[in-house]
Amino acid sequence: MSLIIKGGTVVNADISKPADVYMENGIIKAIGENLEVPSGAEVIDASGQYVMPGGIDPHTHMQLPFMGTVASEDFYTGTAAGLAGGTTMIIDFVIPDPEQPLMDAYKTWRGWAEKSCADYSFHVAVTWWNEGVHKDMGTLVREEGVNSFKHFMAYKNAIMADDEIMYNSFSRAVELGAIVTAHAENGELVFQLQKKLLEMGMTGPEAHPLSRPPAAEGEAANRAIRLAEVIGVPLYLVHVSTKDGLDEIIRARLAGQRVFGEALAGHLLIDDSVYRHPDFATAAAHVMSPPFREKLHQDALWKGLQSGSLQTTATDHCCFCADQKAAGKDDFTLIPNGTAGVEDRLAVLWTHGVSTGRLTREEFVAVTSANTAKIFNIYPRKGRIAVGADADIVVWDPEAHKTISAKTHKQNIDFNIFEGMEVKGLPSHTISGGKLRYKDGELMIEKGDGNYIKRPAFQPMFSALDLAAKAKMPTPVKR
Ligand code: URQ
Ligand code: ZN
Ligand code: ZN
Repeated sequence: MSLIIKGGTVVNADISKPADVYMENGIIKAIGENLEVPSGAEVIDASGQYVMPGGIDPHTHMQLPFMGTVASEDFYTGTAAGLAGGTTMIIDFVIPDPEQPLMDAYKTWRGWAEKSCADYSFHVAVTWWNEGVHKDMGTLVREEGVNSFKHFMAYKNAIMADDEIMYNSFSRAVELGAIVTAHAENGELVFQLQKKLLEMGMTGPEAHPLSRPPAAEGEAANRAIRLAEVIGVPLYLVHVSTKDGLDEIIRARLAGQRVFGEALAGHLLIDDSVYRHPDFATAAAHVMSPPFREKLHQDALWKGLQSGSLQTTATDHCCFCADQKAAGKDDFTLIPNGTAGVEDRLAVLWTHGVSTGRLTREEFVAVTSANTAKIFNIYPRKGRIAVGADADIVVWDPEAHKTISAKTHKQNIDFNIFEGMEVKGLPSHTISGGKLRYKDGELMIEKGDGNYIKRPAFQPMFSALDLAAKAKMPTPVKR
């Protein structure tokens, strides 16, 4: 199986240049101007277009069992929708119930993901702690290629990790050479505010953002950062939605701490007025956590991406249809949290990022693909157009345009948070594993064609003694 892309401009996170790209059996074999077309190779004409690494979405929840229901998008339909939008890999989440062995949950999610039609990997959430969790974390890193562990600081009485769980998990992660990630909202504060708002008779979706103020994110972001600082583990904050959270990241990074931040396409462009929409279904469709925010936070997040204080973009693609969201008709805390985006992320970021001058083409590649690959240790296999890299490629037509709508999207959900948005800049071709999987609106996919991608551990960065020194604990005095 060989394919050549002719006449395009290759865009990587560091440099762009006119070049043809030749691939064979899923690997990029040659990059250069006026390459010979080997006999039998499929040819894609990319003149006037950009040839970029396929998008990597580091934050999705396909078919997640959550809040009494199951997300409507599964690994097959979700990875297909991603391919239609130029995303060729997702990193999803294994989320064990408290008391559920991590390895059990991991095997369940691996089974669900078999039907994916593009590559996938998993962060594993630590939602409880005992010696078995400690052991399973070791197995996951050493045998299963998991190098990232998630901590939900929200969702009290469900999957919330308290400081004790985070201390134990963070400490285990640094031993293993893994990175920790966190959903940073103060879960106790949210729980109490939800209760108070309901007592005040505020049961509609308009109460959702009131129960999750920016300070709830700012406090939790700082707490996660400070724990990671003392323990010496690299930290990645998912869906940073506020200036409050971003400012904590900037402070830590300026102090030399290894902290990374992720922005969702939705949080960059949608504000909290959606929760005051008169139609319940529309307001409820936007209920996700952290919530969409006032405009000042969107401006801060764009500046965070432009300045390199935030490194990646994602979608937190977690779909619930209107009939599922209706569970919270009389109590906003029962509305399943989650929205879609895996199909639209690249087009939305190109239109509002590159075409507005906020991001260069190279920075677009960095924040949609390369930085995620680097942070989660699969670069340059993923995230770069390079000889020897996986042939996961999006051919990008900067002149193509469309209006985003649930009526036409491939996502398995009856709502689109970007409904009606005009976007200019779209994939004309998406290549996954060296095979053409999307062309001009048509998917040519195979269920189960996606591969599980192992992500190697990092070099452990601190010895225990360094940690003691770092924590300024005096070495034992000889008496
Ligand atoms: O919190 C998350 O990331 C999961 C449960 C998806 N839902 C959401 O509202 N973000
Ligand atoms: Zn989250
Ligand atoms: Zn999530």
